[in-house]
Amino acid sequence: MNLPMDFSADVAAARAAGSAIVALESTIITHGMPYPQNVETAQLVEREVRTHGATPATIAVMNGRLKIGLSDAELEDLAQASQVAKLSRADIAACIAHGGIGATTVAATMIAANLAGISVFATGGIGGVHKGAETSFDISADLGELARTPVTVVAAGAKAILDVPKTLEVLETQGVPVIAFGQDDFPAFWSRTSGLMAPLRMDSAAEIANAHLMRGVLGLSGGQLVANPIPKASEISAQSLAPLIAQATQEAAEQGVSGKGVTPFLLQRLFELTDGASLTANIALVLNNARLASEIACCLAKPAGND
Ligand code: PSU
Ligand code: MN
Repeated sequence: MNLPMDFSADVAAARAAGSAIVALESTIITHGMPYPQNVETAQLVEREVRTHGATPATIAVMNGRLKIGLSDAELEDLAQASQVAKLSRADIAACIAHGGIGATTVAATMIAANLAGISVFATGGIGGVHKGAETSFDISADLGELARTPVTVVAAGAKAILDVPKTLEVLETQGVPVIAFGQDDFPAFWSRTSGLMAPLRMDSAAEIANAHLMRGVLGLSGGQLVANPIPKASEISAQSLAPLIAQATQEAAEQGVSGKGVTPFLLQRLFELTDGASLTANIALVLNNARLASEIACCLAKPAGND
């Protein structure tokens, strides 16, 4: 059986030239943001990557093909399609096998990026350990993927809809390097700080790229999580969000939302409860992550001489 993978023309050219490529996920488009802001953001993010010297590769499953890089028309189709599956490690193969359409989460995007030889991936927030996980057992497959697939993921930390201390504990147990960029604190998505120290701190893209390469030299499986704080001007205070997160979490429990449905439900409710402010901040931080990821990818694409 062949690998049913298609590269966009841009990504194919970048691969041939050995130039920098940044993977981008698609669940953020289909399950993380409302239409039309989702397509607009996806296009802005791609532009940001190009401006910073790399080629964007937005990843999704369409017509049973693993797409590495989408055309504008494909992006629009995906953003407007109803019934797009949310794909993680557990269901990406089944979706491809039955010719389906699906958006890739952080976990599935890492799998696809690794198959495509792409080492750096930018997103908004990763999945993690949900509040109440001690009874629900809801721990995102993103954490296990970070432990096994060698891709450096740039995110804005973990959302306060998650249990951030437990998320950091699981990452440590799984041997995932968690690197705060330019500060000591682990950022909490909408806020620059979570009140918790990140295990590692790095201040330059080159340092992150070298750490990625060294993991390969040591034969360590798994990737790195780079936690890049949201720009100051776009921050939303943790205090103002806390009651809204509590409300959304309670509603999810009352309505029996579970499994894959939890994260999209909470994101949608927060968008409504903040009158869209959560989305504006989300867009700003994704762009910020796209910039840093592009810089890291450019460091990794440099010809030998890193030793
Ligand atoms: N967190 C966000 N925005 C998102 C997601 C998480 O702030 O769009 C998406 C990502 O695709 C992530 C997925 O990989 O949700 C995690 O879902 P789950 O918690 O079901 O593993
Ligand atoms: Mn989950």
